Amino acid sequence: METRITKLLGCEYPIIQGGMAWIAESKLASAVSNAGGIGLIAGGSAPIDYLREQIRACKAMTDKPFGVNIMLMSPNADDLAQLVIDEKVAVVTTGAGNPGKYIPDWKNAGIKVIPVIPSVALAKRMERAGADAVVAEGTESGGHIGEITTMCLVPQVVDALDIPVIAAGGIADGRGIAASFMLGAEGVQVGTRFLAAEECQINAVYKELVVKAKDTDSVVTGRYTGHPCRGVKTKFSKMLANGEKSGTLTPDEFENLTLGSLRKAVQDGNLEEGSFLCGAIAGMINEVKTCDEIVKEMFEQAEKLLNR
Ligand code: TUI
Repeated sequence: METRITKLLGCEYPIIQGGMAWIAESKLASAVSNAGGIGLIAGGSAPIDYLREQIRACKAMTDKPFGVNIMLMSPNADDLAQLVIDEKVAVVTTGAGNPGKYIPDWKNAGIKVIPVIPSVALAKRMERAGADAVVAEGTESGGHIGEITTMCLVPQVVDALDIPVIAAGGIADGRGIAASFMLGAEGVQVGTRFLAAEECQINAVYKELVVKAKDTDSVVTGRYTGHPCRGVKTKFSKMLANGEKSGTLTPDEFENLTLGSLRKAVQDGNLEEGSFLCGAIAGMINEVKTCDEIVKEMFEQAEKLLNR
């Protein structure tokens, strides 16, 4: 399935793995790249030495192109922006902010730059700043999200830009890919489906929550802090949602409770204090499979639908 995205990134399938903080490391990223997509290592707020190690480990596990996601609210964003240049990483995606100030140096280094954006206005700004493509991320996504649904956001971003658009948010099978293409996207970014990949190194408790989730099991918390996040409904996320709604938690108290909660979910499987981020499509995911199986099945189904 050739599109401007496969040509730009030099991959077989136009699929990018989501840059999930604490989750997306070298084993997952190399497995997605070896499957013909673009795997990503998530910078999150991780230390630079760890990320350098992860990039080098990924290079050892795949000859295919892979990328790094830079979470722009991280205190290490400046250092990571330089590290991807030093390590000659093929692709950079960014989230949770405007990467404009880094784009000229990345372009000079030959890096393909793909900001993740939740609105048309930001998408236009990124095109003007020299981005090669954008990921239009709908509110169905896991983690830090915008307000607009994938169905509404993607065609509006496609209409507003000349560069190719990658759809994200609520895509976990071939129907999601086919629908994205109908909306004008030329690729997809998929996060939640890869949480239930064999190569994904999250705690078994986390994987089981995703596999067992049903349609109504994701919840958005933290709108009043300015950082709304979608994750699995657990005792902890329900407590946060109630505290937010009733006003018994101030935004500061909320932020303090969630500090470090991603690590507690991913590494410890801590249901009392962990944030198990996932997208609204988790209800459709019922089985752990390898990245190779996930990618091949998704595109086999999409191609059948699109050729019909
Ligand atoms: O970034 C994500 N998803 C994430 S990041 C994350 S870790 C985190 N930790 C603490 C607070 C917030 C996040 C978990 N999930 N997706 C891409 C995304 N980017 N969604 C929304 C945005 C975004 C928001 C504002 C992009 C640009 C933006 O620009 C504002 C500006 O500076 O103009």
